[in-house]
Amino acid sequence: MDRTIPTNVIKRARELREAIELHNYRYYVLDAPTLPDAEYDRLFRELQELEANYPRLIVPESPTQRVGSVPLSGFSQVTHRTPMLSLNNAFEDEEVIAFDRRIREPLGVSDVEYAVEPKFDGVAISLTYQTGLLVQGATRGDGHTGEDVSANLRTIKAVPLRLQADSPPARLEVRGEVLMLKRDFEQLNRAQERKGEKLFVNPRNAAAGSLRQLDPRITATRHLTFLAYALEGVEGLDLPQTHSAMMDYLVTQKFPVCVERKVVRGVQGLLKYYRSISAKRDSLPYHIDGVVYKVNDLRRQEQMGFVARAPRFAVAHKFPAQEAVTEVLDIDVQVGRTGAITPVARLRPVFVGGVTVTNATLHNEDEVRRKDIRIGDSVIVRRAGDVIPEVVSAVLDRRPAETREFTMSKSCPICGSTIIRLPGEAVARCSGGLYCPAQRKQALLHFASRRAMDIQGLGEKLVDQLVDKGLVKTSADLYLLDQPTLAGLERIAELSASHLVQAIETGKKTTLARFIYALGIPNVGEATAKELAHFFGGLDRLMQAHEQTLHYVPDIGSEVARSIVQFFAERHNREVIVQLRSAGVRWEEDQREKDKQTTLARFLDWLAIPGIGPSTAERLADTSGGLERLMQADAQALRQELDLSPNAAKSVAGYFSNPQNRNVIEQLLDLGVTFTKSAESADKASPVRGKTFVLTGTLPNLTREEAKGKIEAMGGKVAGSVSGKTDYVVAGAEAGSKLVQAQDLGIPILDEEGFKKLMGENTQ
Ligand code: 5U1
Repeated sequence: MDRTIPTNVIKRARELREAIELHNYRYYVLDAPTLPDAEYDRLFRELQELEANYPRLIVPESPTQRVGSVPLSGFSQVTHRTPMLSLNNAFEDEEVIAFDRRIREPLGVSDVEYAVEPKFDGVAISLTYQTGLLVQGATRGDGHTGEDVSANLRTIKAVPLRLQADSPPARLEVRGEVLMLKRDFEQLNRAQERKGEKLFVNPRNAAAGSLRQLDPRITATRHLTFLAYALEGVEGLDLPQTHSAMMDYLVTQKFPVCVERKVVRGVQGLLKYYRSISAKRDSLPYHIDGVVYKVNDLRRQEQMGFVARAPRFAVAHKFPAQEAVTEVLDIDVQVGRTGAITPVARLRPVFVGGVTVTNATLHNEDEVRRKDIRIGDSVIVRRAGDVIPEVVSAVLDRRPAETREFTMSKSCPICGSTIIRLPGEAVARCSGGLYCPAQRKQALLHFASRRAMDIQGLGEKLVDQLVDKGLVKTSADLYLLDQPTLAGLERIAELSASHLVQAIETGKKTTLARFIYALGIPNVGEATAKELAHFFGGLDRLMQAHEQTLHYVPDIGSEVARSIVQFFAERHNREVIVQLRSAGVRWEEDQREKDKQTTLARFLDWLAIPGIGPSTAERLADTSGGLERLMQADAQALRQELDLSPNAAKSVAGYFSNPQNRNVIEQLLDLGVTFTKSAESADKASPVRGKTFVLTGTLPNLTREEAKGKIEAMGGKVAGSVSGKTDYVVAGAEAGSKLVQAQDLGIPILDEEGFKKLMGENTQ
């Protein structure tokens, strides 16, 4: 029934249409958003609601009636054979329940099978293959007409240039998303910064900007990637029956397909998947902004059809808003564990991603300058999962006449020590070390944290009091705390004081890796601590290690090695370690000499003796009669007996006569480095060390965690997806596409028995 539309509603709808259109233009065409996604979504939903209440408000130019935006000029236009749709959004569980009901009820079934996967925050594209060859790549544009960006897409290495089949289908179109991985984005922005060029706001804008380059050579430098999520316009191929089987087909055709995809049943399956992906969101290599649910049965998908701009059979369940606009009330600085001084924006409280945010990091002084964030500015604040919220940019349209610039103070606001910024470093530091209570508190919290000494109950409030009252100066002092002292602190009950004493006591028994991590050595994270524990097997051996010896440990570079040596050279740190040990902190020592077998040629090559490359190293290993003889030979002997050139002989003799080099070699031999005749037997001796495993399916007797634990304990790594870097795939029952990819790439596949054999376990 027609109702009269109130004038204020007509006016509001017009405002909303204009605002959304303006921001569509900025977002999709200019690639320069000034409005956070959350605010855009809010405006869009308000307009949708108005139009639902008063259908006569709907005009063809309404943004609710179209898919995307107009294409830019500069590329030729492509008309999509079938429109590239967008998805309807759901934000609340109730909306997902309603979606499932709309699917289920007409079918008269109690639960439906869905194909589910993350919603990638990238750029939608379509790739057309004719008789097996990539002939065109296009952007979505307005959903009907996109831009021909074939030349740019071809530069993306993840995009196959041809299909694998011997008799390929006459035509098919693969749709998906072009993405920039988080790490590539960081790298790109660092490079932009070095060149003094404009920084990108987020990986999606970086991907879009890269795809719009008129010069494909620039795109080629940008490290873009692609994930496929649909197949369209297929001619000359029998399509599978389900979406998931279609994705499996794309895997066989070497398309990158998301490893997180799954098939689930019913609405409970959808919501469980949503929660599991939310939990791992931050650890994914790319940004996502929700998950997508699709009816798995393709026949049913077709029956359901479309509404306006989106299919009925699918929905995007979006994560809560991650960005919001608020005001900078002040900017001051925070002191971290290693003394790093971080400017922090104090904000007018704003609700972002499910929590109220009042502070956001500005990273460092240069960032504040580059982003030109001033006190009084309106800013876009982003919160990504559990990561500290950050200020993305100032909203310049809203800058008030009066703003104040931030100035870095000269002295630490906590202890008054001088703030120093070394040349070439972005970070300024308080020079107070552990004299500075702020650094002491952070160091204690790190020491007690779950992945370090795991002292449950020792939180921020308690640490603040312990440090402020002078009860604890170093981590070793924690072990001197008794129940009456703790019970005397504010906000601690009798019972939790005794729980804490108990937690400190039981936490004394730990592992070497945790202990090394707990020490808080700059640049030594959890993975490095594990490597160090594995290699040295004992703390004293690590403490005595020369910088060059540390380089021998896999994945340890110059900066980390220097940091470790400096840490143990500090008298104060050594004293704390003695105190911790005498307080009863302990772990089991173990050293795996077997892992350190190598060949003499590889070892000589590693020594990087000037002028001695891998082939000379090989020859020296074969003819020298062993390392000891080589170390004793003088230049003349090397020249005459081993047929070295005068320069090479001088270089080798000089190297081995240097006491520092001799010390490193002796230390490595003491640590168990031994030489085998052949490279094969060296590899056999440490079959797991440095190798990358992928686990898929269910093993009969081992859980995934147990298998992972075994691999890591022997110096291997476990990755989430199969790639050219994978050494082994361990496959159990119901292994999916990872197994197909491994077979495709010729990667060795192990069942549980094979895996145990490789680990050197008895499988009888
Ligand atoms: N992951 C994913 N994103 N996404 C976007 N799947 C997916 N499917 C889409 C869109 C627009 O559309 C299908 C219905 C083809």
